Amino acid sequence: MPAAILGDRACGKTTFLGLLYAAQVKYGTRVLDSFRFHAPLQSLRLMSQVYEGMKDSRFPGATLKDEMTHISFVFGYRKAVSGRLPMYMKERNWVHPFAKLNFAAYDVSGEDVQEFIDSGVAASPIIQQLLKSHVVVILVDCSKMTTEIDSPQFKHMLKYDSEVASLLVSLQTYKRQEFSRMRSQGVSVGDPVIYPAIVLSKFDSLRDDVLVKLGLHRGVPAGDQKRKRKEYAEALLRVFLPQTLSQLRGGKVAGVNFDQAAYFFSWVRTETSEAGMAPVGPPRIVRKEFSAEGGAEPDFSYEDYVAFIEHFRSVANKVPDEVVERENVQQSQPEPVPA
Ligand SMILES: Nc1nc2c(ncn2[C@@H]2O[C@H](COP(=O)(O)OP(=O)(O)O)[C@@H](O)[C@H]2O)c(=O)[nH]1
Ligand SMILES: [Mg+2]
Repeated sequence: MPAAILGDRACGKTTFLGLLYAAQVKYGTRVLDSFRFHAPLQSLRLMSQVYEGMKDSRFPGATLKDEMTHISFVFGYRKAVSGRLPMYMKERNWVHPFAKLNFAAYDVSGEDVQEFIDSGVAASPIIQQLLKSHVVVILVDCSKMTTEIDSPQFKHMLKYDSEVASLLVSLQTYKRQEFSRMRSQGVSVGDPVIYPAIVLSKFDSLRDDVLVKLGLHRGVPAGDQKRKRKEYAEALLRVFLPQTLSQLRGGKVAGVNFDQAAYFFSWVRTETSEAGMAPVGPPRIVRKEFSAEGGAEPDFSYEDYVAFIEHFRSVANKVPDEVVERENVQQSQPEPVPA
C-alpha cells in the first residue's frame, strides 16, 4: 500500500528519514519476527549515510542533500489475521505474510508538486504515485513557527498549509474516483479511508514565545497520554496549519474519510539549543553516552519513532485485503521520488 511523506524544503525530511532508519535498525532487531524494513539500494545507502553523519554530530550535509533525490522504503508487518481469506490468498499469504507500506518522500516545494498544485493536472508519474497513497505523513517544521505574523516565516508556513490542504483534497478526489472505478469493475470495497499522520519536526527549536502565546509548556505529554499529545499538537496546528487541520477533521467528504490523525514529535538535541544561543556555524548534534544499547547515538526522540513504526502496524493491518490485492496486481514498482 503506497504511503506519502510530505515536507517542505528544509523542513527536516532528510533528517527524519535518517532517524527513522536508525530507529528501525534498533527497534527492528527487537521485533524481528513481526517487522521488516526494505529499501532500494540507493535509498538504503543514503538513509544510513545520514545516520552515520548524525552519529558524528552532523546533520545531513549539502552534498548528501544533492544526492538525496530519490527516497523510498517499505515497512512490512506480519499480518494479524488471515483466517477469513480464501485458500488461494492464504497460500499467497504464506509466501507474503507481511502487510506492507511503501513509503515515498515528496518535497511539496519541488517542481512536480508545485506544478500539480497550480494546474491540478497529475501529469508526472511522481504525482500519480503520490495520489495513490492511502497514508499521508505531513512534516511540520517547528523552527518556522513564529508569533510575528508579518514575518516571511509565518507567511511561508501559511503557504505550506494551503498547499498541503489542497493536496489532501486532491487525494480525496482521487480515492473517490479510484474506488468507484473498482466498484464499477465488480470489486466490492467499502468507502476509502486515508490515514493521516503529522510529524512535528525540529520540535527542539520551537520558540518560547510561541509556547507562551499558546499557553503550552515546553515538552510534550508522555507517550501514553495520547489525548493530551493530540491536544498539544493541535494547538500548534490550529495556528500554523489551520487549513490542513480543518481538512483532516472534516470527516467524510464525498464518501472519503480521514482516519484520526496520529501525532509524532521529532527532535534532535543540539549543542546550540542547549546553550540557548544563536548558532555559530551549522548546529552540532549532542550524542548520548557510549552504551551497550548503541555506540555513539544522537540524542533524539527515539520513542516517537518507535510509536511511528507501531502506529503503521495497525494501519497496514486495517486496510482491506481487496484493496491491497488489487494494488499488488496493478502497481508497478514504486517510482522513487524526490525527498
Ligand atoms: N534543531 C534541530 N534542527 C534540525 C532538526 N532536523 C533538521 N534540522 C536542521 O534543519 C536543516 C535541514 O534539515 P534536512 O533534514 O536536511 O531538511 P530537508 O531539506 O527537508 O531534507 C538541518 O541541516 C538542520 O540544521 C532537528 O530535529 N532539530
Ligand atoms: Mg533533503
